[in-house]
Amino acid sequence: MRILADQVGEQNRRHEERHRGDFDFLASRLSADGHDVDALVSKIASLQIAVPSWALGAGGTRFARFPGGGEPRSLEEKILDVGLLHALNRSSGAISLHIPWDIPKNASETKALANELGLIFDAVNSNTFQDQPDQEFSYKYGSLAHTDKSVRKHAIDHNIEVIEYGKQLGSKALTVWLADGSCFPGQLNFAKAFQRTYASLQEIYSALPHDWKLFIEYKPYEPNFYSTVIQDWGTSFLLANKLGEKAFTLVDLGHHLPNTNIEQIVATLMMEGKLGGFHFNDSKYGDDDLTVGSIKPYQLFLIFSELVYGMENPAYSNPTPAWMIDASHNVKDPLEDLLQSVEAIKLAYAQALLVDRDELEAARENNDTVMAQEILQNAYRTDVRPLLAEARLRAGGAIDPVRAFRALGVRKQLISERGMKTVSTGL
Ligand code: AFD
Ligand code: MN
Ligand code: MN
Repeated sequence: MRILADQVGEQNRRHEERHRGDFDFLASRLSADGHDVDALVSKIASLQIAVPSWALGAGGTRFARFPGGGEPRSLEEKILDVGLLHALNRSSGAISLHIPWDIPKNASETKALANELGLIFDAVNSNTFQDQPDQEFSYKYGSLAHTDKSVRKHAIDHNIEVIEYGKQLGSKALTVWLADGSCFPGQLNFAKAFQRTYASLQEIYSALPHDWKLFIEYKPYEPNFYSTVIQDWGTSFLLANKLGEKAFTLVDLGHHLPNTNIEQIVATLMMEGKLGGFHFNDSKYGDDDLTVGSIKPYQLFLIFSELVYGMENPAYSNPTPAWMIDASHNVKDPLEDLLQSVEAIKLAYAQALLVDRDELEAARENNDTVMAQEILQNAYRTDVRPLLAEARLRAGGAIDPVRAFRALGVRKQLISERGMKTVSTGL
């Protein structure tokens, strides 16, 4: 299934008049406050957020999985699904693949399909947290950190193979997330596990093409419940620094213990030029992988405020991070959920763009705590939804993507094409 420009245009006609009124009102308020509204709209339009191939079907929990029907059955169908999102929001212009789930059979055809839909291939992800059927060496006790050299070699070779697939598709980064760790005190020598991981990553790093990046993702616990080898941003940063200039830390919002000040982590990493990748989701308790902005939208805004400061600071050399949604969909339609996540990310971004940096710095220098809070909260409390809708409209997308998705009967058509009981590969 594809969504055509005419269909989007027809949907937009229903909302256009109301949108025009809302946008004109906001635009005049923002202009009066000194903002360049056209510049804001184009910045918002150009933010592209990759969709991971494993988020297109029902994720499920350890207890059950309730598929909603019409899930993609192949890599091509996953690409087509991201194409549907991109046709509606013009902001999902990239897909992130996970190997071995998404091995392309014919890379040039896969690339051509993505190209036709306006999509590029974001970072490729390796998988050393599961054993594949007939795998000779088991990852039960780890992969890059394993005590046995043969297991480590197997995991290193897999990562190098993932780079090869990525090269065929035009990806420019490898993301490594390790499940390695221990479940019980005493099980693992922490220092040796770190050193083995570092040595394994050095081999992977040396196989990276010159214009590629390596993203090192951290996570405090799960599936191991006592220790994780790359448990926090400090460990990831240490590895990235030791490895070299192509290695970066990847922040996944769900990979922090409750109440961690993630915005401060972001600020430190960007100051050091080491924030390479970003996985968006929201959580209440742990790595819940919920819809972005569904639980803690103010925290998301504060994080974006640091991201914008880091991206726009001329003294910084941090590359633009690779943005990706890393969520799991258990009760909602995955595509609708992804549309909601993209909206939440862009709202926080747009609000962060409204922060008057000079005024904020002046308030900070004067220790004017009240004014510093006012400046941030005024931006956060601005209803910027018309800016997002305008950005989509100008880019050929839908004023209201979720309503357009429903009005066009997308899920119904996907079910009729693919069936009710399809199972998408992935987590
Ligand atoms: C797991 C991890 C992590 C990672 C993903 C893909 O928690 O978020 O990005 O797998 O490897 O969900
Ligand atoms: Mn992640
Ligand atoms: Mn996760």
